[in-house]
Amino acid sequence: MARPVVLMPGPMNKSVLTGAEEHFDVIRLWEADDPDTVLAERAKEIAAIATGGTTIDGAYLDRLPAVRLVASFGVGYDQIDAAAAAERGVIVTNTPGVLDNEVADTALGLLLMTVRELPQAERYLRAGSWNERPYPLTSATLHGRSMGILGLGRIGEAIADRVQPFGVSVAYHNRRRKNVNYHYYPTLVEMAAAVDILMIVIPGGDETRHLVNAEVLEALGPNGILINVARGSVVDEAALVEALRSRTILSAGLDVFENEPAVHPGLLEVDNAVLLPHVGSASIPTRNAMGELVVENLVSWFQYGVPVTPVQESAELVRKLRD
Ligand code: 8YV
Repeated sequence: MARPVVLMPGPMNKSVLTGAEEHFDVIRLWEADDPDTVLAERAKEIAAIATGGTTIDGAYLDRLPAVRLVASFGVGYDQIDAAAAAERGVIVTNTPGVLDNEVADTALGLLLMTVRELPQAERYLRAGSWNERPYPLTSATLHGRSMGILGLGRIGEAIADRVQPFGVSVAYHNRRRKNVNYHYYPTLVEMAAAVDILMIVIPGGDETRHLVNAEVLEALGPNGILINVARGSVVDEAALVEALRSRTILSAGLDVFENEPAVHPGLLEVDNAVLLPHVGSASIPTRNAMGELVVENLVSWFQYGVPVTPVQESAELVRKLRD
């Protein structure tokens, strides 16, 4: 029997490619001289897409009418229009759970780096300045701070578990209150005003675009620290640069950016920002686990007709399949 055809628009973690090629006929679109011709010629055969970063919207899916599943690498899937997919009967899956600890560890590391200016101190040592005088005392300390988590999901909870033993209290803001013991703030501004660390873990996309704006930064205040391990689009980066320059907030630790890999030049100039190149989940074991979950979704779909980890927008389609 012919193997199902899976389209891979761009290169992905090796674990996805190796796993997918064991079961499927994989089209490596990025290797094609003329991708549009390949898509047109094989449109009727392509039954699923495995992707990690390519924008997939309604128009893209309209070119591939036989596709029923889009298996996405990563927990965030803002590059995929999952609602447009659902309208077309296409299920989208992501890779939740397997990266929670890695991203939470990165968030904690970034927080410590930012509060205690550790990268700045290391640069100081490498520049030979220690011979002249010790690195200046940092104005901030971690113990006794309060953290407001914007987007308390699985990763947010893993961060909350980690920071409490460091003497940091936890509150959160989500659209809806959850059944947890942390203090809930119905508005983001209210939370920002009450805490001195704002931790962003909320998904990206239109709904959360520029949620953290000048008003929120103003509320966070001059002792406030912003950490973002979610999506750059959640923060109004121009407002953040201004807030860092004017010391409206104390500092920021960022793993994600609005137009990554391009970084706002203002962020590169200020001395009170710690910047990482989107490495939240970027260890070989975690990326392999994410890749394996992409393959599991594809295999489960073709073998049993149901995916393992569908996204919220696909829930209705999956429910119908199970009925
Ligand atoms: C990856 C991420 O950087 O899972 C996510 O949403 O942001 C990261 O784990 C991304 O998936 C890389 O493709």
